Amino acid sequence: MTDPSLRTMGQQFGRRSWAEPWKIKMVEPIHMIDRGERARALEEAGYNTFLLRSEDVYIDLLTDSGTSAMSDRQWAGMMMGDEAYAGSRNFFNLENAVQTFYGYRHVVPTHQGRGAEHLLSQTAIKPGQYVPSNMYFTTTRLHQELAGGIFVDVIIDEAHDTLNLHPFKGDVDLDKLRALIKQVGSENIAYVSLAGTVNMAGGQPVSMANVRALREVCDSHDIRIYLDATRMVENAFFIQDREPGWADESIAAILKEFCSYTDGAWMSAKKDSMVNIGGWLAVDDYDLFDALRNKVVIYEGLHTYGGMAGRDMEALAIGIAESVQYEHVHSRVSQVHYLGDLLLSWEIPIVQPVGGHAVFVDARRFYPHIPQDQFPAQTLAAQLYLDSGIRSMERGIVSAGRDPETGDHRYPALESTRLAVPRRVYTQAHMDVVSEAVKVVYDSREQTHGLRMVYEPKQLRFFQARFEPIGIHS
Ligand code: P70
Repeated sequence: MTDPSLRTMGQQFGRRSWAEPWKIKMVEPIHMIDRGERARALEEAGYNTFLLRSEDVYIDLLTDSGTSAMSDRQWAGMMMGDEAYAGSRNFFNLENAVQTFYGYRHVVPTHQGRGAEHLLSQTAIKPGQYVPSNMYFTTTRLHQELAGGIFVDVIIDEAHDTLNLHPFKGDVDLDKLRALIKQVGSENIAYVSLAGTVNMAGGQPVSMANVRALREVCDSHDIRIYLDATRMVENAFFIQDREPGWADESIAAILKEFCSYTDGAWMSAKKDSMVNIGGWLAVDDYDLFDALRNKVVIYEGLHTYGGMAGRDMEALAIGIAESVQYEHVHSRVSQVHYLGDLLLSWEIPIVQPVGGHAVFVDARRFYPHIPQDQFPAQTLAAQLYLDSGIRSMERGIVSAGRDPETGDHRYPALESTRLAVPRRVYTQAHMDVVSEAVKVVYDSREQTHGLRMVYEPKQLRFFQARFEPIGIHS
């Protein structure tokens, strides 16, 4: 039967369709276990999606970190690994790629992002110094605090409002920063910790205008800016797409210009650069580089591998060049937006605008009857897995942890469940299945109860915490 009203995705939006700039050469079968098995798996995992076995997951949107598909060129690079302990040729290729695309002078490889955060925090923060930042990220803030730093959130207020459509919700509020400088003195500020496409805000970008203005403020107070470049390529795409004056510039040019306003960067290469493991730290200042290089040998490995195999560094060097191709980043971000637009059109509450790497479902508005200390976002992640085998991640009160001073939960304004989309892994059909599952869970939201935490690790508790449904054992 033909239905003349059937329309392609592009037609629905009044334009020509786009498609991914690749074809699939190798597939990995996935399957869904039945509902009874999912219920058992969830209980065994303490209602924490981090504790599920991957084999029990159907569509895995836990994270976009280390989960991307590498290209045939990256795999070819893996075969070119030079596994020498020192001076591997792959290190020089990586160093060259970071210098070329991010523009910093000196490069220190690390095993992943938090390895770089550890080195930078231990080197650049003196105990008692303040670290202003455009919202916190879990591992970043923890390393800053472990180094004796005091984290201060200086993101614009709009970032905390899930309905505010500000195009650059990752921007730093310069007045908040100036007020902090005035209050504590610039000598008591270790550096500004700036993140591209702010993860905990929903993948929200920082504008070029904002980083330029930030540079001016910092220059006038002699304060350094270090950038979390983890998803900076996606940030460059948003600048090209949304910020007046940038439409004709390449992603590569925007990325490099943005980085040029900062003094250095750290990277979890498992995201933008499409490798399964890897990271780096890069700075312009030679003395800082020297200190970092002296530290990397203690915690990560020699300064020409930093915890990565030679083959991993090669795949990363190639991945960096692939990541800035317009066709790639356009299709990647558009796939995330496709999922977000479906949910929005069914009036399911999500964080807006949709970010670069994930759709964040607003669990406060999804489950208005579940109080924040009964973990609405954790509950939603559990319910989604139960319904359809789809794995997501809590990004709310559990992730925020406890205030080191008072010991109370930190109650973040954003209580969300993240559907993170790996790069080059899933198709539009998978996004359709995910969107329908979220809708089924939404339609039965009133029958859902919250959770109680029954095991809580001291740090980064979200990874290993365990929960029980309220109403079962109470
Ligand atoms: C995620 C992952 C990692 C990450 C990040 C930003 C903006 C640094 C890092 C650390 C993995 C993750 C980490 C902690 C909690 C949940 C998930 N984000 N900066 O899924 O890098 O993982 O390589 O050490 O997003 O968002 P790494």
